[in-house]
Amino acid sequence: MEHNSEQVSDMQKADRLKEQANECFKKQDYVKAIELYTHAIVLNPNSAVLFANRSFAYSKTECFGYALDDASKAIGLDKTYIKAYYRRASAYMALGKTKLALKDYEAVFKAKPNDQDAKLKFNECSKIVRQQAFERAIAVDVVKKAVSETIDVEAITVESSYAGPHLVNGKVTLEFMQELMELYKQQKKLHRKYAMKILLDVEELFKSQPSLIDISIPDDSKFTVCGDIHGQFYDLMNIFKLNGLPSLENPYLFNGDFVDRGSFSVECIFTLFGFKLLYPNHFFMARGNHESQTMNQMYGFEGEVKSKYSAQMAELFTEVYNWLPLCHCLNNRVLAMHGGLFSKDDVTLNDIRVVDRNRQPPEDGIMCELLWSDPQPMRGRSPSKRGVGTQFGPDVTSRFLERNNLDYIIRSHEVKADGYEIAHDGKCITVFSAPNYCDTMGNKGAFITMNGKDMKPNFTTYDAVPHPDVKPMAYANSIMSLFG
Ligand SMILES: [Mn+2]
Repeated sequence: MEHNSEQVSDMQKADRLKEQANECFKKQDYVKAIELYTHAIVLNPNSAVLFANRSFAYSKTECFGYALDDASKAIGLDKTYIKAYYRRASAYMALGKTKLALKDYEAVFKAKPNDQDAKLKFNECSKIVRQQAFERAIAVDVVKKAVSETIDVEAITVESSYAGPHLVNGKVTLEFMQELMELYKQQKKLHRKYAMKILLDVEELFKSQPSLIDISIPDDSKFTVCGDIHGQFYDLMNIFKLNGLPSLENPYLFNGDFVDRGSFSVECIFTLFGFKLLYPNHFFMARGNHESQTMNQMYGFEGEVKSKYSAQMAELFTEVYNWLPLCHCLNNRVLAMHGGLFSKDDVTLNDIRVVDRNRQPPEDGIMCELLWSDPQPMRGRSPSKRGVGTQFGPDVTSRFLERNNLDYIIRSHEVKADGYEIAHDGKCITVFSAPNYCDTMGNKGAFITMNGKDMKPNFTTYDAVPHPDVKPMAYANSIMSLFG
């Protein structure tokens, strides 16, 4: 009897925790919600509702791998629980596994043939699966001409009414950059002729560079590394205000995820590409997982480019992003990449150098893992919470550094409350430069400065600055709201 009443009270405790978690979820505090659902699941491990709810919270924090696991567990516990199929389907959608998503939507549709929402989602997902099959079929038949070869910049005229900056003999100057940033602060657009020219020139520049870029920082020089920007143009301007504009004396590395989420991604990317062209050997940009077509389709960048410019320019961006370098090695001592380390122990810098990067990020291997992996506190490796890349422990980091004769790694990719995090005995540093990410996370932003002599990382943190009233994800695909 005693055992029984304990069980009852555990169930009641789990219920209360669930209510608290649901409240946190409503307030968009997903991290706290996950913590409370997890607590509740320990007390009541047989509740499909708890797993389905935690799945939803995980997907809100972009942990689609965990979201998928939880939704599957919920289905395992209650095969008639429709919500769990929805949750799993949306995790599959986020992971680009549309055929598996369709199966789940079909299950819901069959169980509830009169439900309009179920019907809509099933139909929309079917359309996407058919469209993808069609695209795959034509991709085999036609060797597509590069978008860059179809654009005749000279033929584009600049109307006399245009009041923004002009390239000087087709080149970016410091004056141009200053005028461009002022123009953007006034929420105006760079002329499409110059936008196209910058894209074509920066593509040529990236094409000429290797997948791993070696940077040497003189002893008494300062070098700055920034993490994710995610379309937060006004916060990017704040970084330059705090730390100085890029220049030959003030070199920068931006470590990927320049775009998506924030609704000023176009402004961010042209500012960054402009500086890349102005200071090609003192301004660096690494590819993040968001510099890819599927991410840009889901998280707003493609919609924003189409809205501010054209579908053709969105295609050109996809082409340019394929040439972004994958990582940077500073003074042969520090390796910086967007995501992290590898599912294998034997990877060398040389293996990275020879990666053929001109493509969409693959689902596994070195290129995928550089862009997608996350560190974990436990030793060894685990399946990724995101469902892409791997999770690597402190022992993995130290073996990699030893093998390649490096001091530490800098990576980005994960929002952190203080804008940065030092893990793995100081050997794995996360830097994230988008404060109050998505206007909801309440985190600080940070950047790292170091000098060439000791390469010791110094951290500067800062809060978000105000931005015009355009919500994050304002240009995101309606698919996201439909399947999210
Ligand atoms: Mn990322």
